[in-house]
Amino acid sequence: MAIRLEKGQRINLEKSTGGSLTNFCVGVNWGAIEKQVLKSGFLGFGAKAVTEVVDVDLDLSCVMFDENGNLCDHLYSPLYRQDLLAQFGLPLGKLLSYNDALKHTGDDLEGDKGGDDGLDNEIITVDLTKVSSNVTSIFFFLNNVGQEDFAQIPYAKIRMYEGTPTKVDSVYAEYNVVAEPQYKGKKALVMGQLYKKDNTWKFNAVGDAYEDSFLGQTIQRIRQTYVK
Ligand SMILES: [Ca+2]
Ligand SMILES: [Ca+2]
Repeated sequence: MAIRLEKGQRINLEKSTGGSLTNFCVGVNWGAIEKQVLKSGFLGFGAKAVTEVVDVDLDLSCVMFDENGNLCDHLYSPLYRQDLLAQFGLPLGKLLSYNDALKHTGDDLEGDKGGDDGLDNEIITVDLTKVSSNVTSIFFFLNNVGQEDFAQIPYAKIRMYEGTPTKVDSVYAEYNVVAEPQYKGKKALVMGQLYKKDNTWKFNAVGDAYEDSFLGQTIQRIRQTYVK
């Protein structure tokens, strides 16, 4: 049974079947916005309802820090502009971490069309055994690149699960972003933090949403607010 994450909840990465979670996926599943609009015909006659689809580009990213709060590694879309990233002192985006410990499946620019396909649109696979030993915290966060806020998106769910990007074996924890009324007007979400304490990894479900319109702002916020 998956843990339904509550904001601020801290959890051990222990499985109900015994052992601890070291290899898992963090994925986000979301839908494009579909709305019915009236389109008038020739000379304004024969108006009929048509479905208009608005692409939703959410970005799942992560940043890794050492115990002194230095940014050690990152995974975010290579499509972010270099000049904008440079304003925040950030390097170009990439989809693979050092030691291949974390991998991103790539930037989905649209969201599901024609309903929920049940699959995550962007996934980061994690192998905690390969993470560089100096990394003590890994933050996962979500940015909405488009104009819409979270409340306008039909669904956006984040989950941690065992399996692969194409096969979900066992859902460990899940988080429903758009069902939360406090996410109205917000475009960025600091989802959670994996942190190492006494050589054991734990997870803290942060769940704080912000109005950031650019990933650089969210990373700066993470450094200033959450990294200790
Ligand atoms: Ca995306
Ligand atoms: Ca999907």
